[in-house]
Amino acid sequence: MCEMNPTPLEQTIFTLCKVFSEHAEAEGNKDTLNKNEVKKLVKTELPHLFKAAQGDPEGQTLLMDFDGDGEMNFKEFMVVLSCLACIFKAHCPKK
Ligand SMILES: [Ca+2]
Ligand SMILES: [Ca+2]
Repeated sequence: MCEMNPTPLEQTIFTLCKVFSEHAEAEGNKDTLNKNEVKKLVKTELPHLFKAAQGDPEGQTLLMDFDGDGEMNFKEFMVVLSCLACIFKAHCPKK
């Protein structure tokens, strides 16, 4: 894995994993994001996209918690990103 030369899309996937882990490891369970970690991640990593999609990031309940454990795991995080990507694609189809 280390010796390959990743494509931009592969690099994007690596970045997603890295960003999630960095924020998830900040507090409590290192594999999931609690509300604080979600807020911080959105504020630092997704300020423009999230604002465009839902308005002021600080005023929103950001935790997308499908399994009801009170935290956001990587799968739940990916669903949020998928939604943001679809919204972005719909509003900015060409660039
Ligand atoms: Ca955590
Ligand atoms: Ca959850």
